Amino acid sequence: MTEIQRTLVLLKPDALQRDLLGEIISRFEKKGMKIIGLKLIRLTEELLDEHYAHLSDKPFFGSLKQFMMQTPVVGMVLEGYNAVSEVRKLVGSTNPREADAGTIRADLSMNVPSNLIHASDSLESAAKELRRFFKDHELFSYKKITDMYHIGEGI
Ligand code: DAT
Ligand code: MG
Repeated sequence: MTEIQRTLVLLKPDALQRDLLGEIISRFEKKGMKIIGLKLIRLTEELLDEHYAHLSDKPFFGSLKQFMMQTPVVGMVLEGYNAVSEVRKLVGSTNPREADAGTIRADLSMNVPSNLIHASDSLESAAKELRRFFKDHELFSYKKITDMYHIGEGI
């Protein structure tokens, strides 16, 4: 099914430290994803316990949380056709050394947890994660000239 969706992206501390924020944001822009929310977020242990709850029994859980708190992260909400799966496709597999060439993780990173990006993995988690990191008034609806190409009926 094709539908307009919203998804949550975090640019992790390694993206900030390595000066890759612009490059990564640019890839989403070039794809045609609309940025409808964007801010720096200082993650807390409480937020990370919730966000990474599915990993709480892993041996790397503590170091993952420490890594995510090294610097602020960039939080983004992206909107577009099938945004959840399209963004995951651009991001690539969790392990950058197994990710397909051309994906952001394969092209720009080498390791976990420093794989640059978090992106929601399903429509359900996108809805939860949007609420976790953004208030309603921090999300914006607006028209762009390029809407006719990216979300128009096509020719
Ligand atoms: P993804 O970020 O692709 O959705 P995930 O939700 O399974 O992957 O894991 C969240 C993050 O945890 C991942 O981006 C990097 C880190 N991570 C995953 N597996 C790891 C491992 N074996 N060692 C260290 N960090 C790991
Ligand atoms: Mg995940």
